[in-house]
Amino acid sequence: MYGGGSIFEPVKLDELAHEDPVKLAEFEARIQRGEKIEPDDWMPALYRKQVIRMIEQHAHSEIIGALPEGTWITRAPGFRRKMALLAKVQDEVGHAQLLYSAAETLGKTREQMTLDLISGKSKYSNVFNYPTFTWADSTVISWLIDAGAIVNQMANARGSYGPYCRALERICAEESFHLKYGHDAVVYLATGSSKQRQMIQEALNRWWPPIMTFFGPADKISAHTEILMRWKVKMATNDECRQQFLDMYVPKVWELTLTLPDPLLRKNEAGTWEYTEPDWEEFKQVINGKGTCNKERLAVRRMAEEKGAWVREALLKPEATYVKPLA
Ligand code: BYC
Repeated sequence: MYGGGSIFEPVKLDELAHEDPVKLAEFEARIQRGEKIEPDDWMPALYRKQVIRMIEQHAHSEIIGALPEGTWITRAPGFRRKMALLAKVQDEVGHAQLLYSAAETLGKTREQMTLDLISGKSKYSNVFNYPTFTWADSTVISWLIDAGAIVNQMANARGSYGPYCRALERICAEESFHLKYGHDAVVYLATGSSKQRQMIQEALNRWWPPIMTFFGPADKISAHTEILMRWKVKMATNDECRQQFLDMYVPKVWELTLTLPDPLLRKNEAGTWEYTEPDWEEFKQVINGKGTCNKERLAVRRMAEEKGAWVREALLKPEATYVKPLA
């Protein structure tokens, strides 16, 4: 692994040679014992860099991920669904808050993270660069993207970096409500009129390829998995999460007599899911700014940042907005 033959930038492990070998060995022994690493503990610079990268990308994914579903709040069918979707989207933004705070404990400021997002320097989950054409697209996100997120996050909540794990525990509890809401909305369409069934089937067809890539590239081409597993930041590889997701959710999709657009998808005799290998070159393009909606997503985030500037300024300097009462 370590990027050998990978289309992704390999991790530069030679950085570890600059670390104090005794401290490095003790750090790795702590991780092996299952201890949590806390912000003030000694850690190799590469661990700090990797954990910031991962938590920051996760935070950006939550905040950008609020957009494709957010556009459906005003058009959600019925008041009950509007309320539920509004609450879900609000939760996602709250998850970003928790995660930005967790990343800040490692020394990168929230302002810098925001700048890196809106300038296109930082990544966020590929799936949010696809459009939500219909209400059904939004229900597929709420069910299956949230399901995928839970699989990944439940594993990593047992990981080594204390603040990230604690944030993930809280996030998973909320995501489990999202999952139920999403499942309910999908079942409603799948058991509805022929038009509703057609809508949900078409949304599944559109979303299946992005969902398959949500867990990251195949282990054999992943750049960071090996070092992150060694340091227990990731507690399952990308392929392990993908397999667990397929095992839990493909049967649920099939139960609804819906189909998935992959003729090779099946569980083999060894219990492993086989599938058509996702197009990792296309994935790379999407995560590097060339997906259908990248520009639009970042433009919305940039606008929010600009329009909110006065609020942040007022919060930081409350005296600037204080109006003296009339005598
Ligand atoms: N999208 O070496 P790899 C949610 C990048 S939001 C974009 O395997 P790693 C929700 C990767 O960064 C929850 N980029 O990476 C919100 C790397 O590029 P760099 C989102 C991806 O870190 C609102 C390169 O590809 N969940 O649920 O070992 C509404 C090579 O990859 C992706 C998280 O963020 C991707 N999918 O593993 C609804 C979980 N995959 O940095 C729902 C936290 C890979 O070298 N993150 N890349 O330029 C992780 O668990 C890991 O970072 C990943 C990737 C499994 C995603």
